[in-house]
Amino acid sequence: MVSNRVIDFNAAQQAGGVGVAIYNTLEQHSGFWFGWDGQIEESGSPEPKSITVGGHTTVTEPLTEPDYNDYYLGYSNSVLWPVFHNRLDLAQFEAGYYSSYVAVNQRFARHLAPLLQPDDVIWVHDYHLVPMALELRKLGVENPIGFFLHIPIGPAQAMLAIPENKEIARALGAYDLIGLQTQSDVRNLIDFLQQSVAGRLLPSGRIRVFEAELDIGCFPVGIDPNDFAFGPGEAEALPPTETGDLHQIIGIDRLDYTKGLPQKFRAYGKFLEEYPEYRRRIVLSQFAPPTRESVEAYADIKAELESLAGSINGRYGELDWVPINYIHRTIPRSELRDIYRTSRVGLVTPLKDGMNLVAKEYIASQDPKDPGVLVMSKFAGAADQLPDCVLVNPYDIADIVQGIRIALEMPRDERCARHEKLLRNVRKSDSNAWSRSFFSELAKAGQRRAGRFSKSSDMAKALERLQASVKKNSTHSRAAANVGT
Ligand code: GDG
Repeated sequence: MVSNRVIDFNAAQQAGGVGVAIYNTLEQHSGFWFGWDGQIEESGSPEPKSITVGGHTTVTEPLTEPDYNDYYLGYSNSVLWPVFHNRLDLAQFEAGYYSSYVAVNQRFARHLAPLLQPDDVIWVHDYHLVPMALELRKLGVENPIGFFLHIPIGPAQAMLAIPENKEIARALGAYDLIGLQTQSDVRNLIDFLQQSVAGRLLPSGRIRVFEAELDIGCFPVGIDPNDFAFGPGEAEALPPTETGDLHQIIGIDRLDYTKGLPQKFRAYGKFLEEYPEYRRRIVLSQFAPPTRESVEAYADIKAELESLAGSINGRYGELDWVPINYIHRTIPRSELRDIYRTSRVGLVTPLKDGMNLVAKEYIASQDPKDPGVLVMSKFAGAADQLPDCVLVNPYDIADIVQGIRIALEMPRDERCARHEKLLRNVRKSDSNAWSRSFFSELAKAGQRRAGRFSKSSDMAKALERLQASVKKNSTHSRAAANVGT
């Protein structure tokens, strides 16, 4: 597994969907996790270090301060993140960002290549690392390499505005398999490759980019619902957080401009204005842990939210009732389940989101006999899989207002019926199904690409073993054997 940021298995878990998804996969498969340790050094040449904790091996290295500014905050989060979310207005195309982006990918590839065994299958995650496969191939790495994009792909017109769009498209062509969250992302990627580098869709369904051929597929990311389900007697032990008629509406989102937080706050304020009978009977608790605070657009959204929460609380609050609890901190993961369970409404309103794991976690935490209601943006990737929630258009404040009302007024029978269907979908498409289907397709894609490997080669044997292990859903851990700790 290769991703920009590696979770510290020793520390309380950080907020963020990519880390959660990879962590769950490594619980099920053997392997090690390579990437940035979250530390920043003033300068120097970072070296990787390997740590094994409880059977999990991570190989991580710091970023230098210039890397952090130009590769991470710059190209990754001020160019690719906004453009992929179709927010060209927030993109900052600055000289120097792209060369740093490629240089960090080159360094990661240089440090990863010597750790690889002939039978390793490499799974690269997310937009920070698009050039990884190309850089590994330049170093002679022949292993199958897959890429999963956790965020959406913008329409081709937005993607073509990236000055280096041809380089990005060519780099994507170096993978054997690219996985995306939804069918609409698949269409956008194909469209982009066709328009940027004259990619050709082949009768086999594969796509040719220059001399390379790759597979593109839809693999909606899931959670491990068992992390959130309540065992017998556990729920009864929960402290009562809802007293009498006071219902909690919960929001948990990284403080990001894609998550539609100002729209959520405005809609909640409007709801209190239009339905005064709900004042003192509901509270919106919004957890919004900080991320990427040095990017200007993130500082702007923080200030906007503080002002909105302040004005709603100032306008409607009473001595004994605060309408919005706004908490700008990361909470321990162990507390999430109880918070979801004690909330009558889950309110998720991204303007655009690859998937949205919070929505799935909310569903998995509910009491099936008296479940809460999920109100979710139709622009979250999860909307494709969860049509039985209350879907809203986050750009239309009146629509969110009605979503909140419908959720609060929904009779128990309907809540139960909807929840049953939603939970079935969350369970069917869990984190295990996600990684299994990706690995299985990657093994097939690797086999097609590796027509040149003889049947007896390490690679051919490794791919056969991978297929078999995916079928068996192997849980054994290879731990440190690969990385020479
Ligand atoms: C990206 C894509 C895609 C949140 N606050 C806290 C906390 N979290 C956890 C949640 C959840 C995860 O972080 C957030 O996942 P999301 O999917 O909602 O969003 P992103 O971070 O933007 O993730 C997204 C995802 O990748 C996976 O592919 O779904 O579309 O943008 O697990 O519970 N965890 C803790 N404290 C918090 O305060 N411990």
